[in-house]
Amino acid sequence: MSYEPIRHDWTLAEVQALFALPFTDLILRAQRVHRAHHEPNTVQMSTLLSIKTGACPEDCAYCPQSVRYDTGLAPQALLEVAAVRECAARAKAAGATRFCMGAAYRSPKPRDLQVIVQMVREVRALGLESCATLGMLTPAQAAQLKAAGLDYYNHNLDTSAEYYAEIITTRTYQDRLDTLAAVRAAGLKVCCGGIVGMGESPADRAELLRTLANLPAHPESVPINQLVKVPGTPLAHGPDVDPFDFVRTIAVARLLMPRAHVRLSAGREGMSDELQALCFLAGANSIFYGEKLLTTANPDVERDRRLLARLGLTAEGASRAPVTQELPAAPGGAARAAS
Ligand code: SAM
Ligand code: DTB
Ligand code: SF4
Repeated sequence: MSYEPIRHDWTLAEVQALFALPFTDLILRAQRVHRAHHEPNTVQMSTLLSIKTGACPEDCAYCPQSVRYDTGLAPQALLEVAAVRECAARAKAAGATRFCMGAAYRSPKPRDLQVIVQMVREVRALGLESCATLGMLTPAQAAQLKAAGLDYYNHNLDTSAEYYAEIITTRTYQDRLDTLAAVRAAGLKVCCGGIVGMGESPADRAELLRTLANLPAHPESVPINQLVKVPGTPLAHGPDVDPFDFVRTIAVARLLMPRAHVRLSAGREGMSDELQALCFLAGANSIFYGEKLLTTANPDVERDRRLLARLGLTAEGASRAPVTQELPAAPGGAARAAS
């Protein structure tokens, strides 16, 4: 039973008060809400593919794909449809249920969008949910993607409106809100979240979550990324995030957006299994699955299978049995099967 109604009128003070709860109280409240709205031991698995990499004109300070920073990344033009189909088929065989195509665009050009529409059709034909993240969209472009069968569009707010100007100067917060409105108006499901660890204040984190929760409809997916510090980007040497603050951010996202899938997103590569378990306890019920995010590393499939099995978690859309099959031996001992 949930004691928390679905709301769209949060004040900053209320959200800050949730962050300030004693850790165990916050986790308990998040668990209650989680269990009222979701299968408690199920994790949705999305696999990412960068379909167009690098040489992006935007200046997002966190991003290895901006043309302005020397990160040593090799740019790659838009992939062929057949290559994307092959990657999607592999993701499905590994157990993903959603395939998310990311492109380093400010916004897609009409010619590129025509190719991406084909990719969406192929992904759908494999029986996968489709997601795309291509930068800003006009209402007509959003409608075009919807007509092709796209299920989700990812477009993050990244941080609070106040802190945003420290991170990105080449497009405004309002541009992002406009794209989100276009995506919603087209009937697409919204995937929208942010990044923790960019030097933002606790108030900025609260304000990001408040902004997401006060949208006219909550995003269906809320990715909470921990900054991946990529050498060459302006944020390469920022302070580390207190892991408990990261868990708190997940828990507050769960409390504010009860029905959303909250995704424990970028940053898992550097997290212990115990920290990830705390994130699941705080209400995360989705991950990026597969050894690469867009350009940086993610835990490999074997490690994630082992983690889910150790915790008795099941992949959403899979059979009820926890994922235990074909587990290689864990380093230093036999693979543990969940009972
Ligand atoms: N170019 C499109 C855009 O910006 O909307 C789509 C791709 S962009 C890489 C998608 C999201 O990835 C960004 O909004 C940001 O939240 C996240 N991201 C990028 N670099 C990251 C990093 N180093 N650490 C964590 N998240 C990152
Ligand atoms: C999201 O919120 N995180 C993903 C996805 N949406 C597109 C991207 C994370 C990117 C991390 C840095 C990289 O691999 O380039
Ligand atoms: Fe470009 Fe997106 Fe990276 Fe910003 S986050 S630099 S828009 S690829």
